[in-house]
Amino acid sequence: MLPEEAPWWTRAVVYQVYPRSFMDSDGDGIGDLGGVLQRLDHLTALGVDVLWLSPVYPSPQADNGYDISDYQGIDPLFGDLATFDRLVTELHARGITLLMDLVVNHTSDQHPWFLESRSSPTNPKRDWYWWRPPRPGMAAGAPGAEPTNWQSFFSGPTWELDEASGEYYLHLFDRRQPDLNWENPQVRQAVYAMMRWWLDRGVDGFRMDVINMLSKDVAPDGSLPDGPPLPGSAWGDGSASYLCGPRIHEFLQEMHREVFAGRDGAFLTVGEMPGVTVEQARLFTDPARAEVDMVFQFEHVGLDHGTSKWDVHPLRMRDLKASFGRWQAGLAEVGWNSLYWDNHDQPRAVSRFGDDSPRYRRDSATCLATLLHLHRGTPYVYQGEELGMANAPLPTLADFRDVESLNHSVHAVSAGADAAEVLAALRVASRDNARTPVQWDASPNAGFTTGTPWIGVNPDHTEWNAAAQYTDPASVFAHHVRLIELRHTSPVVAVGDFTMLLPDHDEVYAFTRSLDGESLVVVCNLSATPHDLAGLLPEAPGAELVLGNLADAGPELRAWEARVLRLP
Ligand code: ISL
Repeated sequence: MLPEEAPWWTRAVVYQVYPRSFMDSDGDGIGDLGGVLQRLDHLTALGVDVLWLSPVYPSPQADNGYDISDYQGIDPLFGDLATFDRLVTELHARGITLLMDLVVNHTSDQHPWFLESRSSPTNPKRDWYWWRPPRPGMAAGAPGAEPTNWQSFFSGPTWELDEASGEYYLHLFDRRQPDLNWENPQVRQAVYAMMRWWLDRGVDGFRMDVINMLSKDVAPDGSLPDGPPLPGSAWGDGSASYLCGPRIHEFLQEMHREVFAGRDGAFLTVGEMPGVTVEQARLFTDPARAEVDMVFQFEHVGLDHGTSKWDVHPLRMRDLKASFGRWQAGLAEVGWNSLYWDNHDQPRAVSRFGDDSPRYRRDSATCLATLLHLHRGTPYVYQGEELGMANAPLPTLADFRDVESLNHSVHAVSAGADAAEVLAALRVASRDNARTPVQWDASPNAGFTTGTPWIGVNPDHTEWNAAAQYTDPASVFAHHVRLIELRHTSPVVAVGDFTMLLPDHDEVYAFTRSLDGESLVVVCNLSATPHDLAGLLPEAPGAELVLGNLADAGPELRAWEARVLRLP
């Protein structure tokens, strides 16, 4: 890709706001749009180009807004449309574009579409969702009578019985998140109309939640097949029937035609796609196919999972290099990927892949950031990551809020698991680790709220907070500012070729980026053991240090040291 032909988002960095935990402006303990407006200077100082706002639509909040009951409004928890419009204006005035979260694989069970659909088997909206009778020969509600054996992402079956009609509805996530039936053209047109409405309001694009799950592999007779049994579970893996299903490319091309084609503007579409392969990602993001601009995939954040996400193993460096390397190579000619360690669904990267002990927390956070931002792809900063925020203590089950965590706990304990072991796993892997309030300053509640925060503030905010970092040139925040600036000013960082070095090294992660005769070498020590550089990489006399995370670079790569070098 020639730098002059590269789309703007190859040079961009995205910042994710999870509004409930970002900043509370009205003292109810829950972050809101007024809070985002109060903290816009933070985004400007960081230098990010795009703000991805997690859902703010009206919602019963069963999954913190990923269960939407009205696609064209703002939940009073977060504000109103007037405040939203002000946010769009203020962001644009600062040169920041706004991505809305598009959650259209499912709605809330309180969405009027679902209430109608549920009201009777003959309702015109019945077919907007996936309704099925019990398994042939079985009575509704009998154990195992669910139409398929699929396990939900949030524990238990993917089918919920509606007593009134004796039929089940499909929910890949929580039972309060019924799946929309994208086979029905009316559903698709309703979604496209809603997307156009937001674009007309001034938003610049969408991050599309689990968008590769829209198309289900349904037989002509309407049946859906069982999946292979999952180890240690009463349920099976249905993913072959809903990940990148048979009509997914057709649906996304139709969406592009109906929503974006012919519209003036610099839009961005990000497809969140659990389980997508590199080959599929190339199809989704080939500009000639007009589907989405980039994928947001999960391979690297699954590498430390054992039999499930709750069974966490140490990350093996070779696996990380193999995964990142394959994605870099697979999308080198065509396609585009997102780069991230953290989001609202993942434990904090500095605790998970770095070392959050006092000695190495700052160094490992800046090392991980350097590694990520120097890859080819669009980097994402999840709120607080730029401050080195770490996993929260979350000492007891009562400290957790997340539906996935709580469902898992109930299911695991009732299946005989030891409650203390379940809690230990939650403390390591729960999504709530990413959801504690942003730490703005050292005051009580970290400057997040004047009320009682909806989830505990990490007590380490007295030391780890934005106010303390703004004026410290060595801070995690200051390092992010430099990384973002480097992408903005260096075409080689944005679109240069990628070559992995030392693929089998267990602690040092190194690669080159090259473009038009310019070459950068990036070398990161992802361990506390120093490594002699001389033995590792070919001599590069005259190499210039473009950016590093530790002062006084010498012949030895110190614990968690990262360097970006320009070759002469
Ligand atoms: O969080 C996960 C594992 O812990 C993922 O399986 C996650 O559920 C998946 O990546 C989809 O995430 C998205 O859709 C969910 C919502 O709960 C997540 O917050 C959202 O990012 C359902 O809408």
